Amino acid sequence: MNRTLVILTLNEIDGVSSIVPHLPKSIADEILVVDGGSTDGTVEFLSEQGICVVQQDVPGRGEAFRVGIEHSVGENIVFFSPDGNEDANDIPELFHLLESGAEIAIASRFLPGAENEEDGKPLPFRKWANQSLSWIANVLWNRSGKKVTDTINGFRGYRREAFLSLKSVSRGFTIEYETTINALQSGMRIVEIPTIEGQRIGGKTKGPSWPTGIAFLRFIFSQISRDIRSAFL
Ligand SMILES: Nc1nc2c(ncn2[C@@H]2O[C@H](COP(=O)(O)OP(=O)(O)OP(=O)(O)O)[C@@H](O)[C@H]2O)c(=O)[nH]1
Ligand SMILES: [Mg+2]
Repeated sequence: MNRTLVILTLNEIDGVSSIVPHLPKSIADEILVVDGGSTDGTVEFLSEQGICVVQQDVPGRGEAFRVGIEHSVGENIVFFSPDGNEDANDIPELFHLLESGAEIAIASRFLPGAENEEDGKPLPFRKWANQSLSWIANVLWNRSGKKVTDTINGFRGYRREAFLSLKSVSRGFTIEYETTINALQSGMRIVEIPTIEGQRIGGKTKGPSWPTGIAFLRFIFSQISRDIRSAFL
């Protein structure tokens, strides 16, 4: 088994019902949904579609990544969030990059040719925050000379052994940032493609700006203190 698509859901009935039925069965050898405890009919809808749904015991998006890896068998795993932000047409290219030697393949909202959901807004605060996080990661942890433009986007794939070797611990939305930074530090091959980010189709965000932003800042400080400790001990 080569290609696994892991779909992440938490109360996403609007997005799921308009996106998932249009995913071609051939998009992956294995399709699995990891659900974080939806109560809006998401799980029932997916089960009716004949899609395997695994429920998380421990909450959080980071936890969902690990559950997806644990319950799947493919060598190459692409994570997809069906809320309207991610363009499913990019999924085959992410798999292709992993099969061609990338250890992590990221759909970037900031490469030339890409679009971020806030492009065109007069004050794109989330875009600026995202770009600042990537700037920090590149300055502090990237020694490869090739910048990663979107270190936090969840629309991405990993080779199985690469994900496992990163030994992620993030429970929530820092999972992508954590694994990108650890991958940069261990010299993994990260490849990006431009993507067009769409608008959320319905429902509510699970990553509200302030708590999520604070979680990222705490993560950066814990990462820096970990590095300082390991440099001196
Ligand atoms: N399985 C699982 N999925 C989650 C969890 N939290 C969020 N998700 C899913 O992860 C995806 C990303 O969450 P969003 O709320 O869209 O976060 P975001 O893209 O930063 O925010 P928006 O701009 O509102 O789209 C969505 O498909 C969610 O349903 C969780 O704890 N478990
Ligand atoms: Mg989203």
